[in-house]
Amino acid sequence: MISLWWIVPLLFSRNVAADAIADDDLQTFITRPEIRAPRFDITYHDRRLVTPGYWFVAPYTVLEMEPPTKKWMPCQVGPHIYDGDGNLVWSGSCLFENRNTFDFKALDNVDNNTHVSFIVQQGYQQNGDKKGGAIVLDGRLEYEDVVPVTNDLGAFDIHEFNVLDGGKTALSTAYRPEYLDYSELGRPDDHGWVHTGGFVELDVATGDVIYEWRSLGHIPMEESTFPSPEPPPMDPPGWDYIHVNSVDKNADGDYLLSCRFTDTIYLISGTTGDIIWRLGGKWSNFELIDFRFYRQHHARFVEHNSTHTTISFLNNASDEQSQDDIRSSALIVQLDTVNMKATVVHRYGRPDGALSRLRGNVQLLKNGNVFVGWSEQGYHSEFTPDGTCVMEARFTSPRYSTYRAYKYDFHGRPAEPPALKAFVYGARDTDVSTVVYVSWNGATDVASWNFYAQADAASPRVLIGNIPFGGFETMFIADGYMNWISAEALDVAGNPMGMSDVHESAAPPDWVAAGFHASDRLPIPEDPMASVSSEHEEEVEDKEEAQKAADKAYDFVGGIGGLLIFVLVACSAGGIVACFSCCLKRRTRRSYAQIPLEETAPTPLTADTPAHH
Ligand SMILES: *[C@@H]1O[C@H](CO)[C@@H](O)[C@H](O)[C@H]1NC(C)=O
Ligand SMILES: *[C@@H]1O[C@H](CO)[C@@H](O)[C@H](O)[C@H]1NC(C)=O
Ligand SMILES: CC(=O)N[C@H]1CO[C@H](CO)[C@@H](O)[C@@H]1O
Repeated sequence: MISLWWIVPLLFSRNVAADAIADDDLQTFITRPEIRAPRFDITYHDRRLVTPGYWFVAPYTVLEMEPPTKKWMPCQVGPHIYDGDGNLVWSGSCLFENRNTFDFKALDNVDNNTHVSFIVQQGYQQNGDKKGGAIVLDGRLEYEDVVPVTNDLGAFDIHEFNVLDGGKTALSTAYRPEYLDYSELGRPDDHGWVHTGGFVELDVATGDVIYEWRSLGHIPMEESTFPSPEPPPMDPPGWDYIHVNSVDKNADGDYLLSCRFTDTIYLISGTTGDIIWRLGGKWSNFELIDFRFYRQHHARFVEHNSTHTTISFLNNASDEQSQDDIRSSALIVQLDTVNMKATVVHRYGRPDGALSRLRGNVQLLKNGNVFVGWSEQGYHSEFTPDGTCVMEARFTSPRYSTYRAYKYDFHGRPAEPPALKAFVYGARDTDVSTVVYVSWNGATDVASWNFYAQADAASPRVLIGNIPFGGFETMFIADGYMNWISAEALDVAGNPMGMSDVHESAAPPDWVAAGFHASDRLPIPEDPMASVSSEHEEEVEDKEEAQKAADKAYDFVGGIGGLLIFVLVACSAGGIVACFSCCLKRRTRRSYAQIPLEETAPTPLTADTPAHH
């Protein structure tokens, strides 16, 4: 079988060259050419104080459904995880047809297992799934829950998918167009459409609506601070009079609702549906002692007791058309619910001094630091509790934004195997080498990679090298024409985590035409075991050391028995092989060693061990 993917890098680099202006703000990879992840520019102000963790962002370009002719390349928008240095860890965009996703985060309130969740925006017209929905994935990055729209609403609203503690139910904002008379505005003769807002509590497993709250009858039109159109809209959805953009729930069962176009945060009784209090806006029940806010987002309970409630939110202080202040900020506000006074506990100003005119979020990290998503161009920053900005980052590309940005601890062990590509290069028969690339989309905790070659598809694999994890994609260069390549991810203790499939190395179809020296012997795949034999002499010493360790491990196993323990020990023997291979870097040619494949005694690490079948 002749493989053709050796041409991929060529095609790929041509694309990059032709479209350089559009593409140099994207990370690209040989093993995953379909992934084109936005790059970050990062500024550390005090790196020691930055919380370890991963960034959860969902870049998108435009909110409207894009016609198929739109210029972007596939797999640039959608859920992405980056490490704290802006290196891609997972791109999920290709899984969802490059559709926009929102509110992408990890769920640390369900159990001790990894879960991530996000909203997939409603689909293209030709797509069967027009309403969109929410998704929960597990640590293997496989579907755990698909939360569809099960009521009469036309789409899953994109603002909020707030999975509540325990993971059984989630909150989502919900909009309903209603045809109403405008008498609340003193215009009894006017009738038209109003986009009313509210929220639903959903069963995560089924999408069933457990509770719905609607603004109609609770938030009158005159409370709006967003100009009402005259004459009223004659078509749905109509006047967006409150614009709900977040909802949270406390242990008492009451809900915290943020409405951007009343400039108000509401506490809503979970029992009666009545508004218990309003913070901000025209009819605030609280006296705002030392702050104002305007066009806020992402209101969250921080803590509460019978006399005080602390909340966090993003004060945008502006919208698309107007502003109230020169700078947006994240606010932690304490509400004295006895004396009805509200005071700022912490204020974190946008580090670049600018305004987030829409979107954004505030996340209190467990160590007390605060992570703020300013939304446009993926701008986010982290602060220590005293307000010191320790890090700020944004997409290099102005083409992308993210509705929210979060930081979480995350452990990914993808179900799919690592992706691998190998290419053979060389101009003389003395300098042929095999270049291998490996990646594992979504994997964390990989410390190093073992690389293997085989004489043919059915031969045992032979270790040809081990190198440290090199980011989303790790490159490895082996001397000679190695074929039937595979790679194995190892954790920091040397335990195997995952194994790629075996891939044939791509070689030029015509070596001489590709520049290979015409009088030299044309390269053909080598038997990696044979390469081992030829180097046997100089390696014996190192191998004796490793062999001693392996024998020791085998004795230990013999004493205990038990398959599981054997596997563990075999793994650590693998680690020894890895170290062994690392130690040999001084050689021009790497050493080779066969890895035990079956439940047998560790294979002696000598080169002349016959391959077993
Ligand atoms: C999570 O882990 C912690 C510490 O290991 C443990 O105390 C707790 O019970 C675990 N929680 C669940 C829900 O399993
Ligand atoms: C409630 O919380 C406030 C603020 O943290 C605190 O000052 C107060 O003592 C608490 N009251 C009770 C009854 O715990
Ligand atoms: C932006 C913020 O958090 N607070 C500001 C709100 O607006 C008032 C008035 O402009 C300022 O005094 C606050 O600092």
